[in-house]
Amino acid sequence: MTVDAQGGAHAPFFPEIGPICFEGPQSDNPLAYQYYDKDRVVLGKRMEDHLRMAVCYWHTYCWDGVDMFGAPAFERPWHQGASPRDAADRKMAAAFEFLTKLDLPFYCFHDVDVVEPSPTPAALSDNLRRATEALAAHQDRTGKRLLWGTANLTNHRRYAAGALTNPDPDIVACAVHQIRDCLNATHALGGQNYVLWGGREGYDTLLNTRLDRELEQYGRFLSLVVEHKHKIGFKGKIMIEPKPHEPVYHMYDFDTATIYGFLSRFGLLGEVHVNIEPNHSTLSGHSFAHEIAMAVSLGMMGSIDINCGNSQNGWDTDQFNLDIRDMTLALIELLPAGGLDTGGFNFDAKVRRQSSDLSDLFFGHIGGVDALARALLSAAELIEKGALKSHKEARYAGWQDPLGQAMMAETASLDSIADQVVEQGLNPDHASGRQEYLENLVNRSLV
Ligand code: XLS
Ligand code: NI
Ligand code: NI
Repeated sequence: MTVDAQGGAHAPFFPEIGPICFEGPQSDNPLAYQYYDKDRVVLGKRMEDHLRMAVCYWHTYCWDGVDMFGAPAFERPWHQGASPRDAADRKMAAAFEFLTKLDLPFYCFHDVDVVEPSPTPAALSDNLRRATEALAAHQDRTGKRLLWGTANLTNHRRYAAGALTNPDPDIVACAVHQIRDCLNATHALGGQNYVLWGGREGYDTLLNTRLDRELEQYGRFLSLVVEHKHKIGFKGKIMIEPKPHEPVYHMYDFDTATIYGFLSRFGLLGEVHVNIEPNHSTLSGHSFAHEIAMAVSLGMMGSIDINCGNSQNGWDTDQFNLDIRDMTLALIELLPAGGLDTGGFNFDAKVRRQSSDLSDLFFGHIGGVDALARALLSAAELIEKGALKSHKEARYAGWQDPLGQAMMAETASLDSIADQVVEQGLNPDHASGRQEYLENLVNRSLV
């Protein structure tokens, strides 16, 4: 494929739209940003550098609107082509045109998203090699960058019983082959990270599952992924994406805390990080902020797939997250800990099936971008005011006092601590946690 200045012979796909620019909160242009002003400096950093936003290939360009109950509902012009390969090339041209018009810096993909249908593992390898060259040409042309790549290990029916945790070694070898190729492609493209989402690494019933064996496999082959990363000199993070269930009944990567236990068992702490998704957080019974706080406190923070579910049904509906408060609560955990490093905010979100126009893809992303920008501004205000921080400091201040220090010292024993109660005549009272006051501080800062 030749990639000319316009993005190939096929472009433009969105002739009537864009570029999407910052126009400010007073603007009533639905195809403009009201809050995302990429060069605005917030907490000492440009908004673009804080948020490092990415558009995902699978929901935005690949999905044709098919669901469990209905046929494709979208007629994307890039789904048609002179051949399956031509359609893949057209999809790629559309992807870079869309990203450029939205003025966002990053994209993410699965191996199968960027190639024509590939009947064998060998064909997928060849097609991915070719697609990698085409992606590199588009990156050079547009300046857009790869946030992360990933191998799709859930779609092919051979992975029905898992990929790395499959009972059949032949199938595990195919999964390893796909991961090796996709990690190499991600590296060749200067990708910032590599993600593994274990959608089918788990079980549907214990009646046919050897948990012990499958977890051993998972640890073993994940260790080899890490070994390969170092072998090829890939500097980005390897990340696992926590999710408790769907498509399988139980997923081994249930949540961040579970992954921590798994990584420490296989000596992979510090080597593997997490890619957190709000909709997966709520599926596991946690808030988005909880998962971020847990990852930060365990030194596992990687990246974010930004989206949300629907609070009534609990599925992974992958909607654009418009909940400014929810994202602010997550950002006040993330930003003081140093922010995203190599990670970013990837819009792992899709328009609803009834939103069938190309303009709906723009409205979805513009809403998501602006909501995130408002959350960033809200979080920055809270952090700059410092009231939350000083409240926490005051709450734990006792640990700086002599008794607190002595209790944490290595010389302390259960006896030495217990004896202090009578010796010092301790009979302490409870201090207010001030939850409602703190919640009001958050609400008052929302932009
Ligand atoms: C699905 C996951 C998926 C990963 C990429 O629930 O979120 O989209 O992010 O394989
Ligand atoms: Ni995701
Ligand atoms: Ni998801």
